Amino acid sequence: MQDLKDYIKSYAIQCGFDLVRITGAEEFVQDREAALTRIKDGQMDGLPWFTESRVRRGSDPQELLPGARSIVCLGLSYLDLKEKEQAASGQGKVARYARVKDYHRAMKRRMKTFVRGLEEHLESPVGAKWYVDDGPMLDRAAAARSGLGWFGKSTNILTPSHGSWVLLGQVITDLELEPDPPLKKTCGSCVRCIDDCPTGAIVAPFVVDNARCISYQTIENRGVIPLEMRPLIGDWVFGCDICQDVCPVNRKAETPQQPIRNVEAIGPSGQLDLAGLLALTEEEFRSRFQGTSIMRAKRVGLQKNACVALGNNRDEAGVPALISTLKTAEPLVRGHAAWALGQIATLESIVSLEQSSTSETDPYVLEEIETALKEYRERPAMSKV
Ligand code: B12
Ligand code: SF4
Ligand code: SF4
Repeated sequence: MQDLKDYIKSYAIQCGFDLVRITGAEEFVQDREAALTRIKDGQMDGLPWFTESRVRRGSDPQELLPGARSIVCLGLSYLDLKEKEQAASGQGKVARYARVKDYHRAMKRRMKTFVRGLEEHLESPVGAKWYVDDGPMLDRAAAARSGLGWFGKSTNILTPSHGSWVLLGQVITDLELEPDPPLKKTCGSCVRCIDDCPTGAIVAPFVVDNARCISYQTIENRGVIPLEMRPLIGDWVFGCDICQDVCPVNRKAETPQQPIRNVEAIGPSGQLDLAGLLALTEEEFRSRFQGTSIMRAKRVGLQKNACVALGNNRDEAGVPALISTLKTAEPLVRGHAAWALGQIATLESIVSLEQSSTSETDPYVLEEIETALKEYRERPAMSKV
């Protein structure tokens, strides 16, 4: 059994993973209770697919693979130390994990190679199911129980070698393998992530309120970004890394041994030109971002986010793109463009809002225009154009 475990660990590294640990196939009882409580308390609101039945299924490995005996927990780092974090004007930031090609595909490909290679090594079929993010498994719960890392107060899994910059996956198998113990490490008295989260989304240690998280608002929210959230989003256009950037455990994180390829459409500094995003047609969006995690937000989502980031940057150079967006885009994007024009508040942007208030017919967009103009009129005279 030990020989097989040693083989599995070295072979998983050979297949391109940075971390590998084993846990048993028992139910995740405590994690299930935590997730169900989170749903009941409304902290998973906005994710209609994150249901009670999904949690029940995903917390019982036997449901996913009848006869399951072990779970091989895998971690793949996406840290790129060459990246510069300097925010340039007119640019929006993309979370680090999305600066590499879609990790679901990359990890599943490596997992498939891993399972097939294992079968060749054992000269017999292996019962196995693999999951990365989009399955019902509670990825972090498996990683924590296997000792791959520990639960940080930000809810991210922190690993001793690669920090939290790791994506998590599991191969559930019918092989009997000796489980590794969970780590004894904790965050201690640190609360940096809780203090520095700009939206207060980490409402208590180990509890993130989904709807307050910038990651949710910029990736998953298919509707209107709440007015009170917009100024807090800053210049993030896809995801958010703040609770990881401030985490002291991440200061000495190692980089991946076989990195996933970078997305060419995103520059080395992890930023996207905001006015350029507003001009994208559906076809251009697809050809630019196909095979990347950015697709998850869809074009309309990314353009809403670009409007919010331009409004927060208060960058006058973005006004022509926003005016054109206010005239021609889908209502959801037009509404967010109206907000951004109100924030930048140059003479040109206020005139365009006033003109649109007489020509616009969509009730939602009209409401956004009226709100932007009202807020502008109520501003102290000193801060007006
Ligand atoms: C839904 C989801 C989101 C939602 C909700 C986030 C959340 N905290 O639940 C949103 C869209 C906001 C999100 C954001 C992000 N996500 Co996400 N997300 C998921 C998904 C699909 C499910 C997570 C889940 O089950 N949530 C339910 C809650 C209950 O789980 P939890 O927050 O982990 O809570 C656990 C702990 O709190 C623990 N617990 C409870 N009480 C206590 C008490 C103590 C003392 C301890 C120790 C533990 C503990 O038990 C809970 C259950 O295990 C997973 C993939 C998957 N299938 O698992 C990816 C996943 C968690 N996300 C991931 C990533 C990378 C991110 C982002 C970093 C992306 C970004 N840069 O924008 C951010 C991080 C935000 C944050 N601080 O969490 C990675 C995390 C990798 C890692 N190292 O941890 C995952 C695992 C995807 C993957 N396969 O790699 N995500
Ligand atoms: S990802 Fe950003 S918004 Fe979400 S909890 Fe972390 S710091 Fe807060
Ligand atoms: S910032 Fe501090 S509290 Fe938050 S996850 Fe990192 S070590 Fe834990």
